Amino acid sequence: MATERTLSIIKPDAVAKNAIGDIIARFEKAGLQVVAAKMTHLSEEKAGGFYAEHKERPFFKDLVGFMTSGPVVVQVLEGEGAIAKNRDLMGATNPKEAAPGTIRADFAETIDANAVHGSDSPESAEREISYFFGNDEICPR
Ligand code: RTP
Ligand code: MG
Repeated sequence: MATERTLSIIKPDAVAKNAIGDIIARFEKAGLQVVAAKMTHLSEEKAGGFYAEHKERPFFKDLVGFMTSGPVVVQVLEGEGAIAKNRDLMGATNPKEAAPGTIRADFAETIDANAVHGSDSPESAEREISYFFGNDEICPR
């Protein structure tokens, strides 16, 4: 499988729980490398643009409200099959349906506050990475 990059966000609920280190440790233990990272408090405009694909969905307003409720940690993860690997580590969108041992099963309780985001396709990964990082902010290793 090819080396890929994916965008990961540690959401405000997980940051508030002091779980940044535990979550990043899971990525690293699974063989993913952090090649870019920043902490930021998203504006409504930035969060809304990030989740633009969900603009017409009934949960959009709550989603933007939640994503702007506190700081997040945004990172680019690199590794073999990074996009699917990160999604596997995250678990299902609804933590109640997430497999045991996944990040959402262990760190989240509700579908609204579900600890992490991960790109869902190569196209999303490309868009999302450039939404947060310039090329000069990514450090291949
Ligand atoms: P994410 O984009 O945050 O990684 O999550 P995902 O791919 O697993 O799920 P997605 O369908 O892209 O939805 C984005 C976020 O919107 C919230 N959501 N709420 N109430 C609902 O039915 C519902 N569906 C989605 C979740 O917080 C989800 O992470
Ligand atoms: Mg998604």
